[in-house]
Amino acid sequence: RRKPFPNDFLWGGSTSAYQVEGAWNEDGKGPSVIDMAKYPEGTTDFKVASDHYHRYKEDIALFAEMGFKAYRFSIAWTRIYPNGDGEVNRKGIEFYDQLINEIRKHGIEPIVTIYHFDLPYALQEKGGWSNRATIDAYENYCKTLFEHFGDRVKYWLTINEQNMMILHGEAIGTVDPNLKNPKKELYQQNHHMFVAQAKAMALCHQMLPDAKIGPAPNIVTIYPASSKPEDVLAANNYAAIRNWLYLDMAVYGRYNNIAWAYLEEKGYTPTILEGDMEILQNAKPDFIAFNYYTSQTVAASEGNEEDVNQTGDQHITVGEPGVYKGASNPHLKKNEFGWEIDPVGFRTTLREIYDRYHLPLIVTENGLGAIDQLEEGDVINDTYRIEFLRNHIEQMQLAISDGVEVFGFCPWSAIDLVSTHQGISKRYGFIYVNRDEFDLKDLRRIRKQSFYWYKQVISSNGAN
Ligand code: BGP
Repeated sequence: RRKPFPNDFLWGGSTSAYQVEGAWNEDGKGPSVIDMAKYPEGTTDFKVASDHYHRYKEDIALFAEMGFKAYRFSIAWTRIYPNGDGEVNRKGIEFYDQLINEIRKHGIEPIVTIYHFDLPYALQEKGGWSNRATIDAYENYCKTLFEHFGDRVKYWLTINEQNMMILHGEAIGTVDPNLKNPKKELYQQNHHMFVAQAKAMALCHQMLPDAKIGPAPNIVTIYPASSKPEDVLAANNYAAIRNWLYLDMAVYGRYNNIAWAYLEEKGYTPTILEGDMEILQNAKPDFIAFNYYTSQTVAASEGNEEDVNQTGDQHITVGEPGVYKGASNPHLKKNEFGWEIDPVGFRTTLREIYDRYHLPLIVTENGLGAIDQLEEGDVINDTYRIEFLRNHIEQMQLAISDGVEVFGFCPWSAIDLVSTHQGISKRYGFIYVNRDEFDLKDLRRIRKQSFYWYKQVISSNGAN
């Protein structure tokens, strides 16, 4: 028996500032770690992206046409505070004022990610998340956002995919990979982000009693590569290190014991100052937001160094000698970028999270990156994307029928944008942005086949 989606279900879409806005140095915006990072050869930078900064009105109108009930986007810290802290940039506040007003004008609920990978470069130069001063800068930035936008924004997300930033620190550019022990440093940064997140949650509740705030990690179900007990143990380890470390801290304010034992064994334990645990325990989220693209399969590792270079979820290598190593799942098909497609794993993930925490869930990312073909007459026949989303929505409905409380679905991405590692040729949107990797063309917006399909999903509250 299938339960229907709740009447007020938040169907929507997602983006992040650096991937969609462009205008990277306009109106007083400071540089972020993303602006200063090296891009993989053959892919564009984020300077113009989808030019949403200048075209947001047109974009929001298209989201409204699709029937969006919610739109999840991030605020660029460096537009509000070009140096991370210090002077507020009025133009930055003005931009998000207008953006939020535009969203609300169309009756869409704004869901704001406070920080999505784009740490101000000025803070990075002073040590970034390794420096406890970044916690204060983040808290101050949150205070400014709550003050200015709290009257119109009810849903807040603290930090996007903190777990991916820690597991793949080199990729995001917040840690120097040449450090003697980058992992130890990353787990110190992790601890500081936990404290920053807890402060944001407490401050939000204090300043905005009607608002809701939660974490937004990337959570996926972890399969053992076989029923061999050592493989099952490895999957259990990896789930603790990859998933539960983050959510146990956000919800209960404590380090997951399996993850902590791993940190101790590897010599990665962070320094915890007096008062930190109290801050962590005193803050609670109102919901859990999470991103899901693919599942992950792991096997036991005998301790070989090459065990780190194994198949990874989201195509990033996964493995730690002696603890676990990534494995591919023979039961799953891969997308054209090598990511395994696993809608049933989505249902399992929703069940696992809800069973552990009993908090309402919202999916803040899910989608298919693909190379779309623009055909004659402005047609993009992205049936593969429709199939991907249809299968995931179906499994989400089954999870709701299992008793899981899900209140929204914001797939990645509302509109085409620049992928974190793979340029703009890897597209996720319902709306095509007419540009190539290095040729900006006219940047015009074109509705894809999936646009019309999703519109009908929303208007029928989930029939597809
Ligand atoms: C998530 C990030 C997004 C987005 C997405 C797709 O991890 O939160 O910012 O980039 O993954 O990944 P990619 O762009 O690498 O295909």
